[in-house]
Amino acid sequence: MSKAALKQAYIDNLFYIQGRFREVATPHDLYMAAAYTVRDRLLARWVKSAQAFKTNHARTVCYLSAEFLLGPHLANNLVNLGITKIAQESAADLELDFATILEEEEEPGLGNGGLGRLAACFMDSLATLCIPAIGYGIRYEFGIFDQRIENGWQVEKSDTWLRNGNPWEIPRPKICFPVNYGGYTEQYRHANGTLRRRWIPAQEINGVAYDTPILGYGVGNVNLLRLWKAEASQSFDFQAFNVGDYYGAVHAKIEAETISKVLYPNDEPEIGKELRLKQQFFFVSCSIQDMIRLHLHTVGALDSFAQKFAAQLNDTHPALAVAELLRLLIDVHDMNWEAAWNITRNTFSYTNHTLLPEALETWPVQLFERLLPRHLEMIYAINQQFLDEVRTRFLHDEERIARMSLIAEGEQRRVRMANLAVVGSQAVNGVAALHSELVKTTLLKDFYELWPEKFHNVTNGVSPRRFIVVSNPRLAELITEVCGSDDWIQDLTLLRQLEPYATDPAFQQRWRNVKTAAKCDFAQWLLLQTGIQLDPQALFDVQAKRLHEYKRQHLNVLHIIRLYQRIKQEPNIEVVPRAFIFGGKAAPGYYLAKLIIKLINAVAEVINHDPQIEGRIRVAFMPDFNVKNGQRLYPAADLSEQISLAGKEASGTGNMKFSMNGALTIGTLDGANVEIREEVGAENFFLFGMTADEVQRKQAAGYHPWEVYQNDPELKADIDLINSGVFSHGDSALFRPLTDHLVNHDPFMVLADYRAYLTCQERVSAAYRDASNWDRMAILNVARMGKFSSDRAIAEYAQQIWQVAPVAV
Ligand code: HT8
Repeated sequence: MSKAALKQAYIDNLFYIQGRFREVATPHDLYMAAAYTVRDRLLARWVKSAQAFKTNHARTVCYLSAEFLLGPHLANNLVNLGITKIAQESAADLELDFATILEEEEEPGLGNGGLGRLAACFMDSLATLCIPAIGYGIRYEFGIFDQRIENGWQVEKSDTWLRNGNPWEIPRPKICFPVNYGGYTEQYRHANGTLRRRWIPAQEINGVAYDTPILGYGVGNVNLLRLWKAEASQSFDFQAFNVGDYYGAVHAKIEAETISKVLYPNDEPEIGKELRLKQQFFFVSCSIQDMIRLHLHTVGALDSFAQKFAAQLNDTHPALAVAELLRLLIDVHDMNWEAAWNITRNTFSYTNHTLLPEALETWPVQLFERLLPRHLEMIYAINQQFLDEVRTRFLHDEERIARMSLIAEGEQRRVRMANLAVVGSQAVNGVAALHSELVKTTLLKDFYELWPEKFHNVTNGVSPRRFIVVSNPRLAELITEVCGSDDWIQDLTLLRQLEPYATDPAFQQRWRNVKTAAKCDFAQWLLLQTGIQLDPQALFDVQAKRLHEYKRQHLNVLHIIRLYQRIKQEPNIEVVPRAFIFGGKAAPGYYLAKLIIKLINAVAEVINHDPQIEGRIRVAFMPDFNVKNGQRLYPAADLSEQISLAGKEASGTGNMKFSMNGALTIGTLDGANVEIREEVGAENFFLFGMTADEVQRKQAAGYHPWEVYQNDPELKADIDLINSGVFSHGDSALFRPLTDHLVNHDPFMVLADYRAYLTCQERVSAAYRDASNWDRMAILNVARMGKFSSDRAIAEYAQQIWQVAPVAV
């Protein structure tokens, strides 16, 4: 870990791995050598961790997730190893540009948004808290698409993150499991004389493990992220080959590999897509087989499986694990139903991440039966036993029974994955206090009435390593200096020590310098990306998250158009200069979301080039918002837009990242905003809009957006301006699908919250005029964000849900 050792190792890696001398090395070679130098330092810790966990018989958390949105590894691992400074100095000695080397890393975009990023923050915190854990998921060859903006429209480019190799993973060709699909089930006589059922599948593919070490911060613990790649199974290859169908054998290979080829780019389910169900079963089956193998290998008898493992279902994407564990215990390991079902229910816990009805997974029974006939039988059996239990509790309540059934009846019968997850789990949780309440009172009300003790809340958190130390080193340094140590990185509640400085003019000045420097950095990057120039003195007003109607990016746009019209009507009006910055991807098939991106860019085009505006307001859409680009953005924000319709955003985690970096929030009482406001103080948070209750009541009473439009002349003028074609070169039809939808349907009540939002934005502007007071509020925001560390969230899971204890290596 010394500088001399690091430099020597670096030169060696450059030579022995990349085959390059310093003089001819490309930036990519220089990055690879750095990555291997760091990875080498993880491996010893990794091996020791595995040994320690094994000898301790440690209870292990298995985090099952279809997505892990990790972000670049290099800078994070340097921070967690505590060698960032030494690495910087080593680079300087070798006359290398440290920043350029870090820039070279392409992030593994194996997730869509908040849900995948949460899994990554949780892996960081599990390791940091010394909790033995394995993250299980899919090694997609193509992660989330890269976003380009062409003529204002989103264009998707395939993500080729593996193109230059991935130095952080270790392939484990020997850790490989067969996964089956299709075929039929039959009855047979078991060797012990009993009649049993078995699955005769039609297809077999293999899942091969690729392991990535996840190092904790300031500890020796390294956990494992094990992602599965699909490959053709040898035996099937040979079968085809033996009958002379070489071509067919190769075709089967391609078909098998399709399963882990690409991440579905929707932040909600792809309805009824066979490949998606195959993906889910693929990674679940490999993971459960791996857990069984580990257990047989370290402990022995499977009776104690649930004592060894706590498996977390990250939403319903891995909910098939319930049926798969049950099947393996019964069909393969000869366990009786009672015992197997007990183990299963004690192994799993389920996290719900959304209440949106369109985001709840259900699979057509027909498709299920064709792909997983034995699992469907298992689900029917679980259902029968479960519904009997419901019947004894709630006599003659057939409606309740129909609602709770794992099967939705109707024209097309469907398997309800959320119901399967709840029935198969010992604990269920939502991801913010409000969300968890709504889970109990709406989505899973019937289940809550049956099993109240199963229901929990664990409010989300984010990693302060990734989102402060790595993203915002200037802020980290300032905090460390004022706190007198860097202990806050492991105990974020220590940020409270900043509070006394909130009103200190000298500290405020340093605070402002840090913020301005970040804004300059961002502005410089954005200029290169988009050609749009931002004034670092302007208020940076940022909304960065997936494009979705419920998140209401279009509400933000209406405010921008209002300001624009105000200035046009009264050119000498005093306005607080603002830079409106948007970022986020739209699902490729989500037409309205893509139209909103086009609208943002169209409005930007007009406003940024209008001489009368004189740069007082600027609008920019930053392309390709991902973890790496997010790290540039969070430190630069003054204002964080968290303006979803109350009751729709389960938690949000961007809200936490912005606030931790000293942005103030304008937001609704939705998701974790509620708790952020409680923590930072109502007076340091810009609140507007209806509450979730008010939303429910208004919708029940009948909501008529057309009337709101007719009765608010400014709102009408804003929407009419879009329809006039001024933002679309005279084309008055372009944005009609969006404006008509708003005026006639407005499912997310944009118009209902419009006036409250504008009024609140005026309070924001007034507050920004008083720089010292703004800084005070921003400092208090950071000081009071301790709760939103993912370390706190993981500590709560460990205690409430998993009953696991740390094993320090
Ligand atoms: C919530 C967000 C929350 C975050 O989880 C979210 N849930 C999903 N994506 C999120 O960011 C989500 C839910 C269901 C899905 C899906 C994604 C179904 C299929 C595919 C993707 O919106 O508020 O912060 C972490 O808890």
